[in-house]
Amino acid sequence: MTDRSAVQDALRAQRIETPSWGYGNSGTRFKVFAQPGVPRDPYEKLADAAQVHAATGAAPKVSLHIPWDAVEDYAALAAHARGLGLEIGAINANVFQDDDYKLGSVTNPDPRVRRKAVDHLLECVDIMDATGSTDLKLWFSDGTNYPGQDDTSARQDRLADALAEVYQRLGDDQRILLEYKLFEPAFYTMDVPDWGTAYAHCLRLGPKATVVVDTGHHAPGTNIEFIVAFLLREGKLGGFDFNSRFYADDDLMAGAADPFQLFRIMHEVVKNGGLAPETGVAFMLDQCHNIEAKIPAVIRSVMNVQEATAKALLVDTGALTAAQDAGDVLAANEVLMDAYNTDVRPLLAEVRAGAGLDPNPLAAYRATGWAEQTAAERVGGHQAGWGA
Ligand code: AOS
Ligand code: ZN
Ligand code: ZN
Repeated sequence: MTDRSAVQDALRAQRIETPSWGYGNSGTRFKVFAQPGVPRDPYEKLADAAQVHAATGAAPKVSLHIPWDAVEDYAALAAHARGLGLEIGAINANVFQDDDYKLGSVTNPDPRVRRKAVDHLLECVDIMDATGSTDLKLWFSDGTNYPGQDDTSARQDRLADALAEVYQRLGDDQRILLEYKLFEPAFYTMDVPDWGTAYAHCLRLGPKATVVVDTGHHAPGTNIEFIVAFLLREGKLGGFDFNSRFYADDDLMAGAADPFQLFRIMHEVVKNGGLAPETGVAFMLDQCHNIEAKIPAVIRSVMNVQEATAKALLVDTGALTAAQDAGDVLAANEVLMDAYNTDVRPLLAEVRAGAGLDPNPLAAYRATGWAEQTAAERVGGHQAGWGA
């Protein structure tokens, strides 16, 4: 049996970090559909994020992307965030949107380009110092398109050198979150294609380097929850970039395409202690809302993560272990499915009401009139940073 008040406490404590770029206009390589009222600067992105936090009570952190969110005074931006009841979350480096990076950033064969890329990463740590952020999130578009294009091992050496220099620069409370991705934009080799590569680099770097699992970055059929269980066991799971995929790196709303997969992931998180704040697992969203209204889409995604978490917390671990120990395959599977098939919406409504929130976050947001207000006030909204 599960302890209902412990489940409620765990749900109340869970924090989900939202991405600044999720509030901006975005699209595909074919078209960016501009929406009315989207933010024109990082301050307005924070204002939108504050709406998500007000409606859910669960999203006080916002990831920034540099230079998409470049400002003159980062300390002032962080103070502004605090004034809205928010904190600055991960600082996402960007070493993929510059002509110099055509053949790679930190793995580029040209030492001048590598220097430029590492300098940007170091600048991101300066921004962490100024904002109080603890997480440097590194995703590298680096790779090759053709066999023979470059020396795969030499590129790993260059990557290791760059990571080591940045690692040395980290403060005591700061860490690297290293993200992997199977393909795109490079199509033959990516320099950090999978969790094993990221894990090996993090292991060599030390305790302040951990792996980020972006749920959209695997080959079809990959058992992501196995990766999660393994990394947690090794103390190397830094966090998630949650989103949904049907085909490639679709960046759709978390829990929309495959809520069962999200449940299976959260089951491993819960079972392996990943909900405890001291484990340091960051539950981030990495999404773009191309055709749907952005703030409600982020709220929906937060709710989807909460629902998957609630179901994972409802797994009867005693019954599960007993069935597993007895080798009772069907009974063990039934325990998991019972939890998954529970309607947890009343439980979450209760948790929200207990925290003084509207039990229905989407209705709460709509009632604010924020969408209408910003559509009238904000003219000339900002692109999230990329069109693909
Ligand atoms: C890229 O595919 C990765 O998912 C990154 O985490 C992120 O989406 C990118 O930095 C843009 O936000
Ligand atoms: Zn990501
Ligand atoms: Zn991605």
